[in-house]
Amino acid sequence: MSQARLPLRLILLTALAVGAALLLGLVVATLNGLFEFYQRWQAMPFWLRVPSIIVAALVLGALCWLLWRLARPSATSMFGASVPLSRGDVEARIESLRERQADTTALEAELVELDRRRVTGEVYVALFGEISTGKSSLIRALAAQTAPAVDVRGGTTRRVEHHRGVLPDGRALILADVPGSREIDGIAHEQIARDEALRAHAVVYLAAGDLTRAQDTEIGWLADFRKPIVLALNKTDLYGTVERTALLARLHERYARRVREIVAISAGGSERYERTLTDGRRERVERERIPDIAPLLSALERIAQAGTDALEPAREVAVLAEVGRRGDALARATAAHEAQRSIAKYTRRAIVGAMAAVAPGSDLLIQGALGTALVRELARIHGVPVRELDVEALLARVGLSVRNTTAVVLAIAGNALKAFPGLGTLGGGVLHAIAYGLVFDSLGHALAATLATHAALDAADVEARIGALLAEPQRERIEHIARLALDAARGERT
Ligand SMILES: Nc1nc2c(ncn2[C@@H]2O[C@H](COP(=O)(O)OP(=O)(O)OP(=O)(O)O)[C@@H](O)[C@H]2O)c(=O)[nH]1
Ligand SMILES: [Mg+2]
Repeated sequence: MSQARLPLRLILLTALAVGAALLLGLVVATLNGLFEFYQRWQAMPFWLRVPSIIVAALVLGALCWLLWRLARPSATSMFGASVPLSRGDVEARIESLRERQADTTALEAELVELDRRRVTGEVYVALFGEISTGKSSLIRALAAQTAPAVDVRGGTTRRVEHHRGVLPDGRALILADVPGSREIDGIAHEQIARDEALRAHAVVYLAAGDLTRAQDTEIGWLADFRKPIVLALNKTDLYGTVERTALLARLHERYARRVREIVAISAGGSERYERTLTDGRRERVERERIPDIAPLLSALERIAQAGTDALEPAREVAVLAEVGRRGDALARATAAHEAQRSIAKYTRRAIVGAMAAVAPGSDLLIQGALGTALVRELARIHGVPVRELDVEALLARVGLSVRNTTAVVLAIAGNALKAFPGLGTLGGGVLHAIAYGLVFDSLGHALAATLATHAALDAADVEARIGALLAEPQRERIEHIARLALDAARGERT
């Protein structure tokens, strides 16, 4: 055995030696070349040397720039503010959505509100936090003349309410009381609160203890927008000095870098208790706690001192990011709606074409042209550029796999016929038409799903999806297609 291995080892060793020699040669040749180039460059007159340095520096700079462009993370307007969207970008997106008949009223209203608040020149502060952390109580303490509802039950505040508060230095603030997050089934309320936090110049994040993982994520999301955040530890009257100091130290350790300030307060709220009267009767009483919010007032004064001009840019970035995110979602929904319409249109045409085909094979030709048109239209709807070649390759691949499942498709179509007794008398042509319809409908849905997920004409993905759709077509889908075939057949006979 060792005898047989010997030549193999020899071959490997020789190959390694040759490889190493080639590499060494390459290194020596490169060094040599560089050295020669350096000598020639030194021999050049001074007036030629300077431009050559400039050209080399420019080429190196361009190379670095290209590398950076290729390596940097792609721009995204998804949840977060990593890549700021400009006002122009957002308006262009809204315009293109409007052209596609999408309802952009809410997006436009958000921009109007963005401008309106800028013009008023007032500082907006949103109180944000989980339910029952004391947001409404804090508003009562900050804006004494207003009295939002406060309750021990979570989920008391259901909408955004604005109150005018005055700081000790006389500066006015517009305070937004918002619904609490983490309410059971409260996704809609949570969105209302998040939107308002983005519209504000600054956010007071209220917590009533150490922060949970969910609260930590929420702070991280807010901090990404780079607007001032004050983390206020509320209900500190419930803690002893040692506990309170330890809690604050922990918050400082975890959040000092992400928020502007961390303060300990007691917003007040009210407490209910029973007292015994002189005649022995017991009585339930509700008493307002005395608020202690001095550290928060000072923090807010420091923020407001900067003035709206300094606070406005981060607010604008946050609102534009959110409008962009909602615009993206609306664009996806609009594309899905348009795709459905287009699929229905081409499925109907495929059925009518199949029924009208006279010469053997001519139906295939018709469907080929229709298939190309369907692929092109769906790609346009999803904003994916496609080449003629790719469309043909996709149709050829799909055609092949559909041909292999023809028996299955015809069986499904046959079953559909049973559900429509009238169709049976119309002959085999209808069966083929339904089969074509089913294939077209599946192709359309598979392709639309691929384009929506991958933003590319991924033929393998389309094929897999068609396979899944044809293997288990839904009853309503088959009935819908059979109905189309029936209408087409009736249309032909009349
Ligand atoms: N001990 C104590 N209780 C407080 C304090 N602030 C508020 N509370 C109580 O906490 C409960 C909830 O207060 P709210 O002000 O309604 O809380 P919220 O965050 O507005 O609640 P939602 O609107 O439901 O999200 C009430 O029972 C308040 O009395 C405080 O500083 N100390
Ligand atoms: Mg409330």
